[in-house]
Amino acid sequence: MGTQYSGYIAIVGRPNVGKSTLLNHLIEQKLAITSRKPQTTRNNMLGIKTVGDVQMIFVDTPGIHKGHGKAINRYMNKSASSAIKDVDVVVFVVDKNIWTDEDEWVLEQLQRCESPIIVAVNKVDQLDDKSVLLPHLKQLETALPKAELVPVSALRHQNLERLEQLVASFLPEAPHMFAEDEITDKNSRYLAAEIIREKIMRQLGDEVPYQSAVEIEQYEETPRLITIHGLILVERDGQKKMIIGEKGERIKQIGQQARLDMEKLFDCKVMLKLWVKVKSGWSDDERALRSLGFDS
Ligand code: GDP
Ligand code: K
Ligand code: MG
Repeated sequence: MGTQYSGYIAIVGRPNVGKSTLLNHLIEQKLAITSRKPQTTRNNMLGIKTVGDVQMIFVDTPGIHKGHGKAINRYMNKSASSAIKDVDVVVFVVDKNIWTDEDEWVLEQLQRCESPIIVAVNKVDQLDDKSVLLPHLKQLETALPKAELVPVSALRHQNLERLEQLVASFLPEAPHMFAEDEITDKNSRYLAAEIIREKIMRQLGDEVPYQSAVEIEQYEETPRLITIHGLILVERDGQKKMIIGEKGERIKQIGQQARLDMEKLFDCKVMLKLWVKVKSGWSDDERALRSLGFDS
């Protein structure tokens, strides 16, 4: 056996720059859920890719955002900041031409970081004229003189090979920690709950998604079929009505879309049943968060 290389790569950045989309396209599996809404990602998640002698262990993080008082926000910031320490490489994801206070805040955190930093300048597919990138790249270069800059489109899979090569070039010699075919540290129950939450994030307006959580009450696997019962927890009765929708239409759609994604990811037929329950105060209750899989 030849020399093995392996290490952890944190994917950081403000909400909505495309961190989870990037992880999925690097791993070539839809592991992490994504949406137009901030706070889609709530926990750190590993996406593992092994190519020959090189094992890359990517850590997708909740966006670092200026915390409000709630336990869930404090928790998400902690996950993101702790990911910057103790990794071999940091991939800092920024938008192609939008720079906000939140980016600035992440940048400040990174200036104390000792690991190599790669700045992935994402969503370049949205630019007709690529020259508008140049001033932004210049500013980034000034702010992080030692960093490597790579323009990419996570969604359209542009320049990801270059990004991956750079990442691999920074990894230390180390034995692989995961089997070659392992792609994540999360189990299927967790992934199933996340897929349901993604459909809620994508289908519902602004308030409901942030105040809902999903619990898998039953998960039964036979060679031909996986049976999953999911419980959607919301804060208030009105939110329950919105998720269920007129004549149950919305929850039916959530279920259908979630089932299709699960069948693709698990490569197996899935029978999915969903319920909605009001459990007020869950998002500001540390113990409830832990019981819902917020692993801190
Ligand atoms: P995160 O909060 O940083 O994890 O961001 P997500 O991965 O959830 O993505 C936020 C939104 O940006 C989603 O609607 C994605 O489809 C979109 N997005 C991510 N990467 C790209 C990209 O390269 N190009 C375009 N056009 N949209 C993208
Ligand atoms: K998002
Ligand atoms: Mg995310």
